[in-house]
Amino acid sequence: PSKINLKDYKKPSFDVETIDLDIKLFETYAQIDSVLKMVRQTTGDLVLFGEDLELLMVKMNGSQLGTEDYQQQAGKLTISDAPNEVTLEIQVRICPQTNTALEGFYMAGSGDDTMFVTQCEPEGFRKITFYPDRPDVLAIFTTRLEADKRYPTLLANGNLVEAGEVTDEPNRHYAIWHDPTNKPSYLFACVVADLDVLTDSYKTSEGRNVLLEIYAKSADIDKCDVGMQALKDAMKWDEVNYGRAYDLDRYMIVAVSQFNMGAMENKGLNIFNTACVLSSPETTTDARSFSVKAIIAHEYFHNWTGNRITCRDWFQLCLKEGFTVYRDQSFSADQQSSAVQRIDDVATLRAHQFSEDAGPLAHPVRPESFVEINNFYTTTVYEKGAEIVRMIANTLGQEDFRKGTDEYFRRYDGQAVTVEDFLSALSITDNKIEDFIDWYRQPGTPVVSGHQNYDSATQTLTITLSQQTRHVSGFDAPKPLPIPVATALFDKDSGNIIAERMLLLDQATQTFACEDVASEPVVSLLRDFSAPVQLNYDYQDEDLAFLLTHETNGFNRWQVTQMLVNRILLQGQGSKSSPDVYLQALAQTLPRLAADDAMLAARLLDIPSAQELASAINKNYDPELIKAQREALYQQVAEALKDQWAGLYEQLPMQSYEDSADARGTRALRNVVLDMALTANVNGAVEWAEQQYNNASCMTERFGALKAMVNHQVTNADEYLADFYERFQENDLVIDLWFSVQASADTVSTDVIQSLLEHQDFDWNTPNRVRSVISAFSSQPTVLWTQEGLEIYTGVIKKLDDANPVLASRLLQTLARWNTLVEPRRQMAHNKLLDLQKHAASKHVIESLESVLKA
Ligand code: B3K
Ligand code: ZN
Repeated sequence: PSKINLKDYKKPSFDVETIDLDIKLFETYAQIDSVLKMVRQTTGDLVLFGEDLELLMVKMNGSQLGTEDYQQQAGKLTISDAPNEVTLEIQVRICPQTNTALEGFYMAGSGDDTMFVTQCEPEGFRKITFYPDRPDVLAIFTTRLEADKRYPTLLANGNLVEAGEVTDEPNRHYAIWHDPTNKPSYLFACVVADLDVLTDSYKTSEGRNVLLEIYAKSADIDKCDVGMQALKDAMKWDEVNYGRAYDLDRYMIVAVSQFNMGAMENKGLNIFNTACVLSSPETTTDARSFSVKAIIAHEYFHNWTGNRITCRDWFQLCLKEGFTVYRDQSFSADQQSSAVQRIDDVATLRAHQFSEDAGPLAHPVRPESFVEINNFYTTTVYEKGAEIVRMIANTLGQEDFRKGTDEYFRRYDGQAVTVEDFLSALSITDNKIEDFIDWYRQPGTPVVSGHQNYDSATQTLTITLSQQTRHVSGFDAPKPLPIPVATALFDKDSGNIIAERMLLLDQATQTFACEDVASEPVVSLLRDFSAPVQLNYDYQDEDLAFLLTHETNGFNRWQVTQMLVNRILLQGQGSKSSPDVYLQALAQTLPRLAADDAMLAARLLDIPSAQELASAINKNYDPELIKAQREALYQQVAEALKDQWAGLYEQLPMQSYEDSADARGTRALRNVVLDMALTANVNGAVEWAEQQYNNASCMTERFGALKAMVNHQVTNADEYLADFYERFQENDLVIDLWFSVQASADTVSTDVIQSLLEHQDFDWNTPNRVRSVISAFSSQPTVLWTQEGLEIYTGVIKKLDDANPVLASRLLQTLARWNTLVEPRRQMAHNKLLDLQKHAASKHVIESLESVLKA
């Protein structure tokens, strides 16, 4: 497979003004007729992309073309010497019924229960028809859909123009949709299905009345209210915070059970994984429900950041994703405690993005080359991309950031642009912002190290900071980046803040002097995680314990507990801290915090996941050792606070369900306390779990109890698992939970995984179900990195390689850090990957494997 390079970007030779699509769906295939009005922009061939298409006919300006009039090879149809104005008429046949890749136009569901949907981003439109399928070609789409009446729902982007019966075919009907906005083909969507709809409306700040619709199977329509409310909240939020209103008369969301990722922002017609739109208290955990709202907001925000202003090419993916993730994180921070939001975002970043950046898949936020762009929908592009926007926003301050984003929307509305364009608009009040471009170009997580010096004679505190980024092979030697380090000085006696400063570290090493400091303070650095870096500051454990008590910001308190925990757990890696300081600090903090902010209290008891800990280990990583250390520390915490659990659990009684930040905090903390109590063998804890399960008012309570019982292997755990299955067997999303609680259990074995894969409800064609077993199980490194574990895991990749390469390649990326393992695991993993390479078929998997193996 060939590499595509950013530096080779060329403008398209032709623009498309309009495309008229006619999609006729039949029992075993679909026929697509399209009319493209194209106008030459520059010299060069007229190039259309097409994959898995049966070409029936192509006409140019009225005359039919023969095979001698064009070349067709490697997914391209090329017409040389085309005139300056071209009307192309193309007829193709495709087979959505057998499309298991879930890209292009495909059938979801099975038997009597089927529907047809599209997924075009990034390059799925070329599986529907021949087209200049690239994001810098914008056109006006008109879509006619025709199908059997057993599919009453016919949807496409934009406004409904006409609908009716097909002449002489009493069983068939059609609908015509017109989208008045210019858009790239990756934002095209259509749906042919039998769905119910929840409707609502929203009046925009510009006075437009917008019809809002969420389409779902009739059994799921009662789970759409949370999403609908989130949509209205997001619409309002974007008006208030960015001055952006919605621009069409209709906004549709469609829920589909087979989908490769979370959701897709197609213009006016979002398509969502059911897991990311459906929510009800009885079937959805709080965490899931909260992410439903965030994803609805994310896709909505794309209407401006992605759709109206889109990417010039796929290297610029972070332009829309980084900014939109930053926007959805800010939205979510307004819906709960902003500290907890930041904790969750940073924990995800550290566990997944830091580990990506530390391994063989490391790439810049804006990659410079790819074989398969689907492989680059990564946490680096999304989450690190969002961190860069956050650093810029914090550097500018709220007012100037808003001026910059206003300028961005004013200048580039309706265009396909680059990261440089984005930075140039944001820098209208401060041209230093353009220096952030290096963050987009340079892979690797910077490590910031530092120490302080206090001179009592001059009352001066000097903070010395330096930065270092590993040299990732294939890239230029790393340069110093602009790193904003939010800093506060705390007076040791009073515990109060005496100064706050934003230090900008933009050289290899720098010293920052703070004057008029009466006595040596404790310095709190990188507050609110002001930059996506690793911090090594020469703190004493006591300093961290001090900050845990005195930091004013909840995020920073969490951050110091994490530093303490890391010091304890990574002892083998050269650190040597005793848990005492940490345990004492926790014992002091917890009771008060539990009453004030239960959600934050729950997070303070976090012990970093095995993956996050592993991301900091580059050699001889021993999964057993890390697991044993994690468990030992967890046990110590549980025992050190053993006397508190019963009291806390009582303080957090189950109440009738409410979806407020407080109620969610109570439920989260109760689940943590329950697990701690079971860990410490507190008298009666098993009964608490059983009662919580039986009397649960919502899924968070019921599933929290089930999970604790499964993880602690309480005697009746199997009965509760059976009860859970019985209660919810009609609901696929809950059955996903049933699979995942078993597959991710601390005690899981490869036998259990094998039997889950053989269960009657396991389904290879539903990515949610595959992930509920396979991704869940990969969270247990002691089982994953064994002969049998890898056999199963790579077996799944082999199986999916051909059927669904996007999913297969994504699962493979989880194995990237094999090279850090202790022997003999490392060699074993290497052999398994080499074996996989012999079978690899898709360019997705081939590219990922090649990167993973170059470790
Ligand atoms: N833009 C889509 C992701 C498409 C992924 C294609 N493999 C969802 C999102 O980020 O909003
Ligand atoms: Zn997105």
